[in-house]
Amino acid sequence: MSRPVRAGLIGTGFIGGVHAHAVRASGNILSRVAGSSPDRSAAAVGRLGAANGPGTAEEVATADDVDVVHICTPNHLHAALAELALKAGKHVVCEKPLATTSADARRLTGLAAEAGVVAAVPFVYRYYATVRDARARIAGGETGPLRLLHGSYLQDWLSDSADTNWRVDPALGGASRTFADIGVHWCDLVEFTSGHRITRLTARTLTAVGDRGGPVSTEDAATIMFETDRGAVGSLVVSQISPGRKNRLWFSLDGADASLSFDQELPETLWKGMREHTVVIPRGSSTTPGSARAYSFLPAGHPQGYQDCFDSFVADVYSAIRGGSPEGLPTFADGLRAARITEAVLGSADDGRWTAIGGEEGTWS
Ligand code: SOE
Repeated sequence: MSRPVRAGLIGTGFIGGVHAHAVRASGNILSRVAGSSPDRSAAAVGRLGAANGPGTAEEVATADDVDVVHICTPNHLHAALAELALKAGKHVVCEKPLATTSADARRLTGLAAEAGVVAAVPFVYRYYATVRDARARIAGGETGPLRLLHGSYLQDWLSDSADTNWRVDPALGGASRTFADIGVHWCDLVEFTSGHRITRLTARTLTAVGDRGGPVSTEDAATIMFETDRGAVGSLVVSQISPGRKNRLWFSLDGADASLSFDQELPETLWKGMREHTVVIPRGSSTTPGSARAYSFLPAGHPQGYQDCFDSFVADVYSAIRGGSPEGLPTFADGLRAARITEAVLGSADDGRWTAIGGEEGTWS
């Protein structure tokens, strides 16, 4: 495709705006937008910079002047809109969770493969330059074999009983709330960075706020213990009720020779610990392996952040649409893997057992 890629955006809230910015930053065209009502759709045209008039979600998913559909709606609408867009021959970027059940996620992954289109899920934390640095160091043997993978993903925006959101309602958000919203990011990021795969886990969930203007059935927090295919063990705490923690995705990957640790709220550095000394490695360091330097596009000391990750992700999606093969693009197969891990977490929390993760999908290796 030699002309600019034309995007259709469905869902115009916080994350829709992030997608719209990334489309424009990539030098392509935001062609059409659809919000949750005609008024919101019309207002989004100017606010998000769409080239053409607004439409309904179904119109945007199938419009002739749209090559790629970005789905940024509440979760329960993802699967049907992704299917509609795929059947109309569009490339698709679908927010996580790809679907609220693994059966739907598997079906969509199959449909995308049959259609031969680019189908991506924004596991965008993969696009921090320091994450790519950690990944390259681990692959290059700098940590030695990894033994422990551990960390947490903590937020506080639902810590009060007055706090609520569509995600709280399983009919809109799905059966899992906190794990499906943020736990899947952590698992994707740690698998991507370490090269390990979680094989089985045991989980406990907590619904601490039982009433948010109505009874609550989805989890506020979860703790997970897991094992990996390469013999490591690990643990994860996820929470949307941890006061003071805004978006604190943190991990430590501990190997025989060194540990590497990353904090999403301080993403400009990577911490490397060894027996005799520790170092803090800045983004864009001369010690950063070459493959990771492409994601560092401002001089060190000029902070890159979340929107930059999104911009890099969308640029890679559009490069794939043009026939390229960008390294580490998160696809529907990764969305399916996230859905399977989510079901294992809920299943284990239900029966208290260790639960295996099914399937072999995932495109990070
Ligand atoms: C809200 O919890 C949210 O915006 C998630 O939906 C994102 O995926 C995560 O990156 C930050 O928090």
